Formats: sequence, structure tokens, C-alpha cells
Amino acid sequence: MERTYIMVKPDGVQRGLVGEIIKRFEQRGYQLMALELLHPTKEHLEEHYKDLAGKPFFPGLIEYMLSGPVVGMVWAGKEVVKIGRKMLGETNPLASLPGSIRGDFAIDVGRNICHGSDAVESAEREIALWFPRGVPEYKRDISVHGLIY
Ligand code: YYY
Ligand code: MG
Repeated sequence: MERTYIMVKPDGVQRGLVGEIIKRFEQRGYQLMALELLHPTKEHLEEHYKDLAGKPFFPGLIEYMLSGPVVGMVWAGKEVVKIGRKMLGETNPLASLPGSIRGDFAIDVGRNICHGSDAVESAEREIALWFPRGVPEYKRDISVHGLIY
């Protein structure tokens, strides 16, 4: 089953939006596979965002991501990478439609609440980085919701 890495950034944790973000993925029908609140190191964050090293906003991004704990999650289900990105909204919250997480809760690209993997391959890389002990599968009986995987 397709998986993605979703992370509530420090501003989302401080603002008490962890439950709101979990709720949206649960109610859409996605399956929670892993969840952890953690205090990442600078090196860990630089590895996570290594494709952006060299961008002018990179130092500020790392500083912001180091400002407090984050909540990392793995979600699974049909097209979860693409749909997860839609649920998050655009990178710049000002371009995000109401109804998306960033469109409902943010106005600053440097404080955009959440991270979502941008492709299946980067999702698997990020899941291995943030959950190095592995993410076990489990069976979920959701036949009552009419969703058969
Ligand atoms: O995947 P996504 O988070 O939507 O955007 P990325 O292009 O991967 O950038 C990661 C992160 O960097 C973004 O969520 C906010 C920050 N950022 C920024 O502060 N200023 C920019 N012009 C672009 C991105
Ligand atoms: Mg990205």
C-alpha cells in the first residue's frame, strides 16, 4: 500500500494542531502506520531537507524546524502521497485554498505548519529516515465504511 511521511512542524505543535491534522487524515480514510513526537537534531533536519541545501531560505528553514518538537507520522492508503499534498495545500499558505490545512491555518511560507512527501520515492526515503526501526503493517477492518483495500 502507498505510504507517505507527514510531519507537524514546530509551529503546528505549539499551536495545538496535531489532533486537527490527524483528524483530517483519519476522516479521509487513510490508515495511521506510525506516530512519534520527537526533537530532531540539526543534522537530521539537514538530511531530511538535503534537496533544498543551497536555497536562500535553507538556514532559516532549519532554524525554524529546530525551534521545538515535531510530530512525525506515516499514513497509508490509495494515492496518499498526492492526496496528502492536496490536503496540506500549497507550499505558500497564501496560495492555499480554504479547506486545505495551510489554507485554513497559515499565512506565512516560513510557518506553514506541516510537511508532506512530494513523491512515492521521497516518501520511502523520509519514512526510513524518521522511522529507522521500521514501520510494521497491521490489518484494519474498515468494511463498515465501504472501503475495501
Ligand atoms: O514540500 P513543501 O513543504 O510544500 O515545500 P518545499 O519546496 O519542499 O520547501 C520546504 C519548506 O521550505 C517549505 O514547506 C517552507 C520552506 N520554504 C520557505 O521558507 N521559503 C520558500 N520560498 C520555499 C520554501
Ligand atoms: Mg517538499
